[in-house]
Amino acid sequence: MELKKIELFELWVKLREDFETSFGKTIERPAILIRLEEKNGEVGWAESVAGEGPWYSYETWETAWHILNDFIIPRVSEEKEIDVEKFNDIVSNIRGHNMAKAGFEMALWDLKAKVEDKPLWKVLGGVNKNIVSGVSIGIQNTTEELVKKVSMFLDKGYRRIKIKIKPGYDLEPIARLRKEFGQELPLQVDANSAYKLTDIELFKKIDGYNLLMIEQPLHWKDLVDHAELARHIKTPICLDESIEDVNDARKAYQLGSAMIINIKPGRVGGFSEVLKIHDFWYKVANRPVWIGGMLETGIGRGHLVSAATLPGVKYPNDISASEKYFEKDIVEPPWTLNKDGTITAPEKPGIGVEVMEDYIVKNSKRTKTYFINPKK
Ligand code: OSB
Ligand code: MG
Repeated sequence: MELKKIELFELWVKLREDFETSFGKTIERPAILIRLEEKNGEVGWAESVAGEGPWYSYETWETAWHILNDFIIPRVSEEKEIDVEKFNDIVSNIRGHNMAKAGFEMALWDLKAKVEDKPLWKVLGGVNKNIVSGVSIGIQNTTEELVKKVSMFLDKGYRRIKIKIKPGYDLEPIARLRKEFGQELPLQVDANSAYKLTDIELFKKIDGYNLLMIEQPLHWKDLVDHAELARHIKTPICLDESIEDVNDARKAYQLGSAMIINIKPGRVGGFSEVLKIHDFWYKVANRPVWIGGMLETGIGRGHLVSAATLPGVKYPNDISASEKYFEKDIVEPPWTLNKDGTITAPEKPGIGVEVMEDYIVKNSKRTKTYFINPKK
């Protein structure tokens, strides 16, 4: 593909409700949006999911902007032709900063799909057009509020409930939800690294509640400790923060650190690595994956929906409808939930939804335009 123009937008989006995890509360989140335009006028969009602070990852919206502006875009701008493979090659010596890389890489995938006039999910090799949707519920002030929220989401049709836990907010909400909704409720918890191996007695108690999985209980670097914990409980461990590339997945497999991986395209640097992790974990290790979220706008959500159509996705995803997150999304139509708790991957090219460009241009806090200037 021959790019003509690259644009970056820093847009802050207000969540309908604050989202509390063991890291803290998010009320408004930055979205670094990337718009690529190629020589015939086709346009690709994506979103970098770096957050408002270095909690989930060391990246923030400012570091993502910095890496894109000072390293990634200058290199891409020197190229007359670019594709996903070449892109991954020219950014390969930038250490880490996966969320910055993923933003650009996924915009290239959307553009590629648009140039080929195909839906992105088909270009990726997706097979399941209706992806199963779950919700991730932040830490609530009272268990009463939690019970109400769970009821409300189940009424809407969501097929799985995930609650965030932290020390002091774990056994009680889990026990309460089991009491209220019974053993059939598909329930899982996400600790976002808030515990240590010395909390093993607590996990043995949690083990009695028939959860689908426990997500990222321990420190993100502790593959060995996760393997030790896995030997003491029967509930499957799912890794999120610990898996940044396919090598981490291979190590987690060899050590026995996890049964399940929550794949987030932003965390792993884009779709090329998503496919590698998916193929290793599902086809080689014969284990399930699902697609996680980072409270994306409708743009990033389109990329998540595409990824969730892959064959190894065997659990409900953290991909909910636009209205769960925002009063008003920045794509048309917004993402909606079908009655059976699925979201349908669109047949239109690319991510398959219209981006509200005027809104983004008017409301961004910072924008920058770059023109391609090939060296040769
Ligand atoms: O750990 O899965 C996580 C949101 C921000 C950062 C980390 C996580 C989450 C979620 C939200 O759980 C998932 C969603 O986008 O609905
Ligand atoms: Mg998580």
